[in-house]
Amino acid sequence: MKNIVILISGSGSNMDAIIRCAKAQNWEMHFKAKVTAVISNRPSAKGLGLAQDHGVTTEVVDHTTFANATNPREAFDTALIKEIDQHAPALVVLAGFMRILTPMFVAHYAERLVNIHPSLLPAFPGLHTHQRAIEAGCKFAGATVHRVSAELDHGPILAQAVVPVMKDDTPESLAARVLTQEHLIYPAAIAKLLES
Ligand code: NHR
Ligand code: GAR
Repeated sequence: MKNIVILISGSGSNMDAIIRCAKAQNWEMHFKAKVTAVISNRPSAKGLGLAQDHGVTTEVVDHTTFANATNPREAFDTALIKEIDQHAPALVVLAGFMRILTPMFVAHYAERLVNIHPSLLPAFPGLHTHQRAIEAGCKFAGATVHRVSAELDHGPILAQAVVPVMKDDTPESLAARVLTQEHLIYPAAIAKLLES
């Protein structure tokens, strides 16, 4: 079985879309693949309840509990790796996961780590992408599924979706339009990876 572990920080709508697609397309039969765990760095993440509703195991590795370590990011990533590796994953999927990962973590999952970012990379890596796209006067925005490399939001691109930016868009209205596309391209990009 190809185990899939999904990392979230918040609402988990991309995670929900992936689990729904996995069930609808019967990834277990077609790809011998299964979402075996959803892990959040925030105990309050809404997506944890959604995952449980799907019958998927959930775990929390709270990054705030490592604040006093000599190297908080390495300590958090080491704890996260320990949890993830219990599931011997073929794929680790970042879905609205909001902590930057250390090169150590990225190297540990080389070739097995993917992310969705709410911009048309290489434009607007990092945070506040929708606000930045509106401020720059972009006529189009979108989302990118990419392999994760040590440099933030710079790994090889696997899929993209484009949406128009409307005259009266706010970061919220643009984010909502982009998110509907994320829910289509992320499950499709993962299915394609599992196929090969
Ligand atoms: N890690 C690496 N090494 N490479 C990538 O491409 C990564 C990554 C970790 C997360 C997702 C990402 C995005 O798609 C992602 C890609 C969080 C931040 C951030 O600045 C930036 C990019 C992404 C996720 N996080 C703050 C931090 O200090 C915390 C912000 C918060 O908690 O709200 O880690 O955009
Ligand atoms: C999505 O738009 C995702 O692309 C973005 O956060 C949202 C999470 O929604 N990710 C980032 O901004 C990563 N820095 P979700 O939790 O409902 O999937």
